[in-house]
Amino acid sequence: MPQRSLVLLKPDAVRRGLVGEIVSRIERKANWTLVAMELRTLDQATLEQHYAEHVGKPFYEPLMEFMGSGPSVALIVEGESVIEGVRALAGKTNPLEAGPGTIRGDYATITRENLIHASDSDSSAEREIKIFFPNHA
Ligand code: 3AN
Repeated sequence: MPQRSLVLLKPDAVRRGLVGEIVSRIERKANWTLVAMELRTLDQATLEQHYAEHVGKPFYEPLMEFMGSGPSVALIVEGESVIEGVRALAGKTNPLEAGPGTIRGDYATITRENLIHASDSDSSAEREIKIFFPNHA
């Protein structure tokens, strides 16, 4: 059954010129479509909503600062098993544990600056799409 995932290419991906590489990995998977894509610097209110579950954790403040440090690319990707699929392309949260061939495994070394966010469930995708693309909710 087709699904939608909210994907963020974080400020490190934009700064390092990896947007094309990451988007092309997503595009090359069969049966997925980009339905929205926008470059924007995320404001604190948006980030507070997005990362609400992490409030109070030791990495929360540095994460918020990093995520607001420059433009990100927000996307909606739609297609067969896209939630599990984009997370498989991304690899584990800690890039040192992410396998070679994954985005984080190939290009990242530290957990905060791990290049990509991808929704982890249908309910997260629904919540996150409302935050980043209310017109598509
Ligand atoms: P994922 O993005 O793999 O679903 P989450 O939702 O657990 O991971 O974490 C959200 C973001 O918070 C991560 N992408 C990463 O940037 C940051 N993060 C998570 N855990 C840590 C940690 N232990 N140290 C630093 N940053 C972290």
